[in-house]
Amino acid sequence: MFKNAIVRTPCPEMINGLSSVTLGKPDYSKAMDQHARYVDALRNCGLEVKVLEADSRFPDSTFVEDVALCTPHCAIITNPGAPSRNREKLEMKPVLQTYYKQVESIKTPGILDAGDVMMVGQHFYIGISERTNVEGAEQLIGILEKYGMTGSKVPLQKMLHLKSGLSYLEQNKLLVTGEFIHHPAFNSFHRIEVDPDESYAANSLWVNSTVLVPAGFPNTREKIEQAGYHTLSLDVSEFQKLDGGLSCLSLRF
Ligand code: CIR
Repeated sequence: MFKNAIVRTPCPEMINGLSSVTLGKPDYSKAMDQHARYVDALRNCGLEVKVLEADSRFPDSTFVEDVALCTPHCAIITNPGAPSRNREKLEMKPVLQTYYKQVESIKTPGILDAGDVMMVGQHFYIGISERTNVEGAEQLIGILEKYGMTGSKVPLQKMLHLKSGLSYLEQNKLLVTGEFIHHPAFNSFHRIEVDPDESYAANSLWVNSTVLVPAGFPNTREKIEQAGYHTLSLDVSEFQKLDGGLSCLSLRF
C-alpha cells in the first residue's frame, strides 16, 4: 500500500514540452483541470499528496515520475536522459530528503528515467531506452542490491519508456501491450493484453486497490474490471499529447 504521493503542478510552458506524437499542443487550462482531478483521485485512494509548485524552467516538470525512484528502503534521484529535463532532478532531492533518510543518485555517464523502472515487490525491471542506458541501469541495480532489493534490464525496441507499455497491477497481474505481450521477461505474470488501438491505456495505475485508467479506452477498462479491480477513469488527454500518462504524473511510496 502507498501512503504518500508527490506531484508537480504543470507550468504554462508545458505547451512546449517534449513530444513524439502528433496530437497537437496541450491546452494549458484543460491540463490544469485534469491535473487537479488527478490529485483528487490520489487523495480519494488514501494518499497524502504533496503538490509542488509549477516550475517554468522545465516544460516537462509535471512528469515527476522520471526524476526519482521511490522504493520501500531508499529513494534514488535519477539522471534524466533528455537534456532539457536533466536538471529537474536537482529540485527533487531536497523534497525526498524530507521523507527518506537514504537518498541515492544515478551519476553520469549513467542516464536513467524512472519511467523506465517498474517495481514488482522487491524486484525492479529497468528498460534500456533512449532515456536510460546500460550504465544507468547497472548503477541502479548496484544501489538496489545495497538495500536488499534486485533489478534486471529489459532492452526496449520502440517504446519511449518501459511503463509506456506495461503496468504492474499487483497480485502477479500485468497490463501489457505491443513489444511486451510475448516478451520472455514477463512470462511468469498473468498478463492482461491491451489492444493495439488502446495501447496508451497500458499506462494505467494501481493505487491501493483502485486502478486509475485513462478515459477513452473502454475495452481496457473492462478487461481490468474483469480481472477483479475497482477502476476509476480519468481524462489525461493533455498529458497524452506530451507522451505522458497516469504513472508519469506522480511519485508514489
Ligand atoms: C518526456 O518526453 O520526457 C515527457 N514529454 C513525457 C514523460 C513521460 N514520462 C513517463 O512516461 N514516465
